[in-house]
Amino acid sequence: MKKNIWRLVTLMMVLSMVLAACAQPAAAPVEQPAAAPVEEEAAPAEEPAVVEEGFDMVLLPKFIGNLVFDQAYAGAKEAHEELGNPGKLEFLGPTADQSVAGQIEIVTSATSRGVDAIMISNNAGDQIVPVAQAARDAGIVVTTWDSPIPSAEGEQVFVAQVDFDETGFVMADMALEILGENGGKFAVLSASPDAANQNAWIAALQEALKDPKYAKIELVDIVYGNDISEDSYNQALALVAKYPDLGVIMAPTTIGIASAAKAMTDEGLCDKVKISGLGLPAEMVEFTLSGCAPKFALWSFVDLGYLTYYLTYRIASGEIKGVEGETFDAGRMGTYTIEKDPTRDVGLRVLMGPFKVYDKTNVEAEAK
Ligand code: RAM
Repeated sequence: MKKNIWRLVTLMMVLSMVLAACAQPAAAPVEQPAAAPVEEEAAPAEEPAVVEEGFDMVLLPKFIGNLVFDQAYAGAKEAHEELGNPGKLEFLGPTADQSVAGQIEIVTSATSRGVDAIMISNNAGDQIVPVAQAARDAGIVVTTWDSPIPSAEGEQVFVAQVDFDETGFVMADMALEILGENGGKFAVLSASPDAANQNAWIAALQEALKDPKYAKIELVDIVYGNDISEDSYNQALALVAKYPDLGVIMAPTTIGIASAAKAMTDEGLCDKVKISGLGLPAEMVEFTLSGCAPKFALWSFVDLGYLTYYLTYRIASGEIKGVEGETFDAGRMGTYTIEKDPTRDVGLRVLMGPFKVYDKTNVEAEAK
């Protein structure tokens, strides 16, 4: 609780005054009048409340019901237990169909409840800024993970799962490998139009495609399935209907890629159209083994939740301020540094990584 910080600050001030009163600096003249004795009486009877009550932290995913966010929560819980935080860790998210309004509401209510920290996977673009800023103004630590606040306003630090610019090249390489030397057409099936992470990755892909190496592959369309399985499934089928010579659907979303692979499988289209993008091995294994989705990439969401919790806790507890250049310890993951986010015009990030690329040689082992 934030009030605890003030209790701790008061306690420390009193303590330092008491210590200052007791300590006799070597150079201090003996005739120096004794420090006023009142400080001792001012010492509160309370124990250091921070240690007792800890910090209440909210992990806010884009929405509930997506396995990757459950994995992030598992990682955050692991860190919560390891750090012995007596405060609460809440996992609160909206439903996918009202994610923007739902995220705004959860940040607003967490702020009025006076939690100590909110960790957001932002699905609301810059629409989240006013409430994130209000939380900051109320003294709450606001970090982002998975998907940042594009303008970085109201966000202290973003925990980037991988380098967002590299994501563009990873996707371009997968498209090129699947389409082959002669190239061909591919389309992007994204999440929602407000998803800051997917938007940044698509921009990075478009930038990467300028490299002559990718001259023979052509991005023909970008469509949105809103990270809702049914919408994504239908969007994948619509793409195939619209572009009869489409070779690959590239979905930078675990919901989109699995839905598109299912759609192609159900319709017997896998020989014509391959699926790639960012997927979860457990959700992709059957499609990778069948050859429908020969290659895809991702990172560990468990680690992402774990690292996000560590960073946020270190800021909430005052061990670090959350500014550029600071280094902090993140338990089993080691040491990380807060840096300027080179993939945005503004903002700070902590870079996790690495990317893992999956195909039929390693997908089964990772799916377990
Ligand atoms: C979906 C979500 C998430 C993204 C992954 C790749 O699960 O959109 O934000 O990181 O896909």
